[in-house]
Amino acid sequence: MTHRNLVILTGAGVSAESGLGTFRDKDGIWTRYPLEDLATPEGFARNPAFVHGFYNDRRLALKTARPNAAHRALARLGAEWGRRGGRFTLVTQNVDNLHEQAGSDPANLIHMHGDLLTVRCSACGTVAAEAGAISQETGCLACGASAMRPNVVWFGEMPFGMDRIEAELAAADLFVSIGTSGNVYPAAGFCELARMAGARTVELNLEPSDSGHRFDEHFHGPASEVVPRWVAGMLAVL
Ligand code: BJW
Ligand code: ZN
Repeated sequence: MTHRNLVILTGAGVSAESGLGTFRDKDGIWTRYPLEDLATPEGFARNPAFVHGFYNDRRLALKTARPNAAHRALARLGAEWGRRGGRFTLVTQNVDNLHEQAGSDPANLIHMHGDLLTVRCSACGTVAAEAGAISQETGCLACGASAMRPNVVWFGEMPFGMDRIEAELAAADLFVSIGTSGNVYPAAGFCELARMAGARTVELNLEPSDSGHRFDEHFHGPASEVVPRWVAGMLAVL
């Protein structure tokens, strides 16, 4: 194997062709709704019903969303990489479950911005599975408080799994970013962390992204085409 320790970061672009919207593209979620209202603890405190409605709609949309060729190719790469004795870590900023649906091993998958299919009690911290709609009235099964919130990471909050992600980046010899604009930290800084560890850095994105200049190598086009092609190239030399 040319590379042993692979860290992949995915963003909304990898799920765009599965019908889940991106955030900052022309028709992106933040061009239709102000992110200060929907993706901050302050926005949730101001208008919890609005925020619950937004996440309930996205939870509903996820029920019919299916992985595309990019998710499937990454699951194949992860399985093959592990079989050859390499370390494979898939870090996703996405709150959908399309990597899981495609067969990626949950043990190697980190949802750094949380996920839509669990909810969290703001009073006691209990995390519970939830497939339907929640509201300010939804009670916590552990403590009884009506204080449930989406189990996602909003601006100003600490992303999940940072210790593990930073350890994997420090050991990485290949870092690949897929379908993310590179506008949101700390994920936007992962390329630099991996580079400092000596990793080769690769970007796969629909078009040159805002952070494209940070990478050694680029492949542009829809994820459903570019990712399977790149994965096939990797598997050919494994
Ligand atoms: C395709 C495609 C196709 C389209 N094929 N590609 C000032 C300076 C620096 C930092 C800060 C600052 N002020 C505040 C901060 C920190 C802040 C931040 O980064 N703000 C920026 C706006 C500047 N960050 C935070 O607050 C984070 N926490 C934090 O920093 O804690 C402190 C800390 C300290 C030390 C260490 C660690 C932490 C929390 C950020 C939380 C982000 N939350 C959201 C919502 C999650 C829940 C939800 O989904 O609703 O996460 S916002 C949103 O953005 C979501 C995404 O995961 C995230 C990234 O978006 P992504 O995936 O990149 O989507 P897009 O739309 O931007 O890009 C899509 C890309 O796909 C584009 O490039 C397209 O071209 C491409 N594409 N179709 C391939 N078919
Ligand atoms: Zn509780």
